[in-house]
Amino acid sequence: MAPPGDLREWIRLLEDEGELVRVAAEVDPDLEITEIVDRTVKSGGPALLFEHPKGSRLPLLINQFGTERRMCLAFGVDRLDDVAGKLEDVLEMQPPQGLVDKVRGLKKLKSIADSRPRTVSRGPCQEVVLTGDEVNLDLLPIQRCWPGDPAPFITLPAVITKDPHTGGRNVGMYRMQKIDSRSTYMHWQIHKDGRADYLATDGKIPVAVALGLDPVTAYSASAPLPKHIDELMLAGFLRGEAVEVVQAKTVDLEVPANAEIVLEGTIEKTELGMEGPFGDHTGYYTAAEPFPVFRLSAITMRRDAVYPSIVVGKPVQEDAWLAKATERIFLPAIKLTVPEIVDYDLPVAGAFHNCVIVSIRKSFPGHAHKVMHAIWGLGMLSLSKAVVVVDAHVNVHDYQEVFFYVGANVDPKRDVVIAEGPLDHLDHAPTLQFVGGKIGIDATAKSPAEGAREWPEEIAMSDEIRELVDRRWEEYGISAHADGSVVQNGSRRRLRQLLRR
Ligand SMILES: Cc1cc2nc3c(=O)[nH]c(=O)nc-3n(C[C@H](O)[C@H](O)[C@H](O)COP(=O)(O)O)c2cc1C
Ligand SMILES: [Mn+2]
Repeated sequence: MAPPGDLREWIRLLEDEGELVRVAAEVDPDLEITEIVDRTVKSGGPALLFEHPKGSRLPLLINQFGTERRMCLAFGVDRLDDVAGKLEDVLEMQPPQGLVDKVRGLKKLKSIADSRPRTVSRGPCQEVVLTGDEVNLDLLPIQRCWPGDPAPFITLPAVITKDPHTGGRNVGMYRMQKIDSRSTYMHWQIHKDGRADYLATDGKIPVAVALGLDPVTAYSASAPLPKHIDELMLAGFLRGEAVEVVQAKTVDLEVPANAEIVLEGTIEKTELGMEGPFGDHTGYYTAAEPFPVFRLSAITMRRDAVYPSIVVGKPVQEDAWLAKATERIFLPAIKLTVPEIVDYDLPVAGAFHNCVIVSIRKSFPGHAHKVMHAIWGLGMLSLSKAVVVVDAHVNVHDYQEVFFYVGANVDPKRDVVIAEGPLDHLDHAPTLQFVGGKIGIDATAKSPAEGAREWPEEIAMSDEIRELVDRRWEEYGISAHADGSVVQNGSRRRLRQLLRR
C-alpha cells in the first residue's frame, strides 16, 4: 500500500487499522498528556488523538510512530528493512549490461528524478492565513512535557531553511521552546544543517516550520542526510510520490502544501536567548544554553487543523521508532562506504548515540579496528560513544548473543580501543561539552597475527544429529518444543527470553 498522502489520510488509516484512539475528555497539554503518552508508549499502545486539549481548539495527535507496526504502516511496508531495500536498489546501480538492464536502470533513474519536490500554486496549508496582529502561538496546544521544562515546546516540527550561498534546502526536526505568542527559540544543535545555514547568513535567515505532515515527510525531517541532500527529496523517493510545495506567504521559502500548520518567520543571527532546560531523549534535563530566537511573521493553517506532538524522555519513547527507521534505512548507504559491514544495531536503551553494535565480514588483522574508526568518521554515527564489533554470523539485534561474544572473545588489554572525538551535543557525561572519549570493543575472533593464541573452535552440534533430533522429537515425549522454546504454565516462551530474566 502507498504511504499516506497527508496527516488526515494517515489518521484515517490508523483508525481503520485499530491503531488510534480518540480521547474526547479535556486533557491538559501541560504535563498531563506526557504522563498519559508515557504509559501508552511503554505498553505498546495506540496513537492518541486528543480532541479537546485544554486551552486550544486544535486537536493534538501523538504516538503516531510509537510501534514498529505503525512505523511500517507509515512507510507502506511489512518490515522496515523493505524501505532500505528500495534505497539499496538505487545505490547499488551498476552500468547497465543489456537492454533489459538499461530499461530497468532508466526506471530507477526516473524514480529518483520524480522524487524532487513539485511546486504547486495553492496548498491546503494556506486555507487560513494569519499575519500581523493575528499571529498567535497561543492558538496551538503546545505541550509542556516535563516538570522541569520552563515553557511549552513544539516537539515535532519540520524546520525549513535555505543555504544562503547555494540556495539548497534543508529540513530538520529541531524542538522550539515557546517564548511568547509570537516567538520561540530554535534548538538546532552544533552538528546540524539548519544551524550551518543560520551561521552562513550575514543578517537574518528566513525560516518556515511545517507541522502535521504525512508520516514519511515528517520522518524525513529527522533523517541525518548529508547537508547537500534535500530531505523532501528523500521523502518523495520513499513515498513514491513527489512532495508538493507551495510558496510561503511572508518568507522566500517553499513549504509542504499538505501541512496542517505552517509557521513563517525569521531568525536574526545575533539574537540569542537561554533555551531550556528540557527533559530530553537522553533521559536527563538538558541544561539551558544560548540558542537563536525565531520571530513569527505568519501562521497558515488548514481549516480544522490538527497539531502533531511527540514526547521524548527516558527510553523507550515514541522517537525510538523514528530512530530505528533511520537505523534500517541508512544501512545500505553505510554498506556503500564500508562494505564489510553486515548489519548494525543502535540499542534504544543506549539513547542511540551511546552505543553501536556492528557485525563485519572480517578478512584481515585489525579489521575490527578499521571499522570502529570508519564509524567514528561516518556522518552522525561519528558521535557514537561505544562501538562493539562482532563477526558476521552474530545477530547484532540479539543483545544476549552480543554479550556472549563480548565476554568470550575479548582480552580487554588487547581488544579495547580508547579514542577521542566529537560527541553528541546533549551528552552530559564528558568533561568537555562536544568532545571526549570513545570506546571500541573488538569482540571478533582473533588470529595469531593479532597477538592471540590459537583460537579455539566454537561448539556447535552437527547438522546430521540436529536433523535426527528434529525428526524424532515427538518420540522423546519431552514437554519442550524442538525449536528451543519451553512449555511453561501452558505458555510457550523462547528459552532465550527465559535466559534474559
Ligand atoms: C523528536 C525529535 C526531536 C529532535 N529534536 C532535536 C533538536 O531539538 N535539536 C537538534 O539539533 N536535533 C533534534 N533532533 C534530531 C534531528 O532532527 C536530526 O539530527 C536531523 O538529522 C537534523 O536534520 P539535519 O541533518 O538536516 O540538521 C530531533 C529528532 C527527533 C526525532
Ligand atoms: Mn539536512
